[in-house]
Amino acid sequence: LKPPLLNSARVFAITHSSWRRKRASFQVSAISFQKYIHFAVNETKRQTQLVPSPLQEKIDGKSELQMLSFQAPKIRLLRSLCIETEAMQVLDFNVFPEPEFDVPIFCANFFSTTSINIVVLDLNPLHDVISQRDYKERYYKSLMPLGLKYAELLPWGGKLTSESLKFFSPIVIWTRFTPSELKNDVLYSAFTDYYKAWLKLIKHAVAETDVSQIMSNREAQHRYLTWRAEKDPGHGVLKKLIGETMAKELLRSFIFNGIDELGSTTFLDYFPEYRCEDGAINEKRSIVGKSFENRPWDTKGEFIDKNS
Ligand code: BLA
Repeated sequence: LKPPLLNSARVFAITHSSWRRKRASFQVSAISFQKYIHFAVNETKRQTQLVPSPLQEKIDGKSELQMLSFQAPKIRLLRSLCIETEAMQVLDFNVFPEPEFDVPIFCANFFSTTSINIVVLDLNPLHDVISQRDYKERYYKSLMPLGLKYAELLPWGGKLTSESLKFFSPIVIWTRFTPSELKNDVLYSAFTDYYKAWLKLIKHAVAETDVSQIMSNREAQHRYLTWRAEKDPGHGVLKKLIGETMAKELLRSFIFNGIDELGSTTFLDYFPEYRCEDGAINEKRSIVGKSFENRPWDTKGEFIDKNS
């Protein structure tokens, strides 16, 4: 096994010294997401043969961005993007199973400044958990106690892009808080618990052999990637940091890698409601608008839309 740093050596070499200098002048309270990544990578290595993915070689290092990517049996891609500047800290960490597995996608997206921490932590379902009860029961029933524990400690963050909800599970942690040592500790604890839960799912997952089922998993993952590569709320920040061209390249080839390999269906085919009269994609993030002021899942993981 190669240590993860070898994998990111090039990017890291460019970034490390300037990053260290900057960190020294940070406020003590600034959260660092490095330990989150270290935990996830080490915990995965305890379970499986994690090998570096060549992906990030394609991208030039930019001072504040740190990227890591691996693959393993059952795992198509484990990748993280960590951004640490004086003004903000970002963790974008996802793990995508191979299409033979319908195991949820691990998703941790944290955006943090001195005044606000915006958090999405979830085992994003591959298939619809509202209409496909068997899928929900299989993966989330036993995880509800974990979800409830953290839903209390990290309460619902209020209205969000309505379309996003289909990509979330009944145990999603969607929250916003003013950073404090206590809250940051709770977040780290939630992250490690959710990651351990995900590792268990993938460990016990048995490869699907039915071709149509594998195709359906592949398409669901492609649809997810297509949605996020087009409408993820982090795009604006990325564009400001590295420019539109680099940001687009980073999104397609690294962050949402697989979008060009797993399928050829377009964004507008999946989400036709975003089609403008001239055939372009509507630039609005949401067509429906924001909704779900409160957590729309009850304690049993039943979808309850109190908003309508
Ligand atoms: C805000 N990030 C948000 C919001 C959500 C997410 C739900 C609230 C705004 C909204 O309702 O859209 C996250 N949305 C997700 C995730 C999925 C989804 C994970 O649909 C998955 C399916 N966030 C990042 C990264 C950056 C970032 C990498 O993950 C920056 C580089 C920034 N997220 C960010 C910022 C906001 C935000 C700045 C607040 C701005 C806003 O509300 O539009």
